[in-house]
Amino acid sequence: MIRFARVRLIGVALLPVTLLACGSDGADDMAGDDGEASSEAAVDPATTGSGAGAGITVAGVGFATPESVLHDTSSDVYLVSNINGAPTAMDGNGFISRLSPEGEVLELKWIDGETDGVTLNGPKGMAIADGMLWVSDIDCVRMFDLTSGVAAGEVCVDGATFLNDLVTHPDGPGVLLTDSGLDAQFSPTGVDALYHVTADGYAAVVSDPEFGAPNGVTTSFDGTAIVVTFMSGQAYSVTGLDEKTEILAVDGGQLDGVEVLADGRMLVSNWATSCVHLVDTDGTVTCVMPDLESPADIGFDASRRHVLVPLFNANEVRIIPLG
Ligand SMILES: [Ca+2]
Ligand SMILES: [Ca+2]
Repeated sequence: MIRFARVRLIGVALLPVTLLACGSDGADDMAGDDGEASSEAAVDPATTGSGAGAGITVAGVGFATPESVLHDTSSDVYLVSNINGAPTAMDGNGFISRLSPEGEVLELKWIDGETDGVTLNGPKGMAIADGMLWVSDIDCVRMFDLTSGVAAGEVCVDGATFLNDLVTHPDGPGVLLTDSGLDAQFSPTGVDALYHVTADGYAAVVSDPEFGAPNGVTTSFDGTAIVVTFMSGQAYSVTGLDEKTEILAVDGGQLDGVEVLADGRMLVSNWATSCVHLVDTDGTVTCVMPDLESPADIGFDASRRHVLVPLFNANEVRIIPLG
């Protein structure tokens, strides 16, 4: 049912990418006043479950379509991106929350698309690079000062329809970015791609309409990019321009988030199974965290070995020990 081929640690880093000038200011005036998010609920992190599933549930605190969680190790907080509405709606109401490792919401709308001077419509993946927080936002990547959260520019990608996950570029500067190539109805738009984005522009690393809706992206320790796909349930190793190799295929899989652990194992979230799977180095794929409805772009707190799981449709974040 599940095929896995070990990623060869061949030490091939991503090829240098010649950056294209972006030259786009993007559409900036998407301000909307929908204001439907509630942030009134008291913080109520509850210890739940038992055994492998034990952890902290952060619910009823105002999260609104949370898509990703990222551990900012510099300030030891978890950042949560909130789409707040439909994933591709240009509604100006997306926000980024700050959450303590103990599950306390420190600031629900640390970065808020409804604030003057900030544009955030449907924020999804996040990465930290070059001293900034980079956030994908449908057709643009927006940068924010990592300490203050102040807006620090944007790069818009021509033709992009569903920019999704980001990871720090292994060779820098900038980030790697997926476009899932989907529209508002989750129908393919044919622009599936992996990009290298810097503050100055972007360039395609892989552009392939048959990519299967690339979603999560991370890097392995040899500098290889790992991309998982939502529509085809695959994982690819990307070693250079237009060079991708399938390393995992999950029948019916709807893969969203991916993290590579220090020992080479992978964590992959799968909407189809409501699981976070552990992919062992021998190819064994195990559902180690079940009963997670719509587990989106997971994060990993390596110091505590906690897996950070946003539940897209349940407006919750789970903090789960890996064990
Ligand atoms: Ca929104
Ligand atoms: Ca995602």
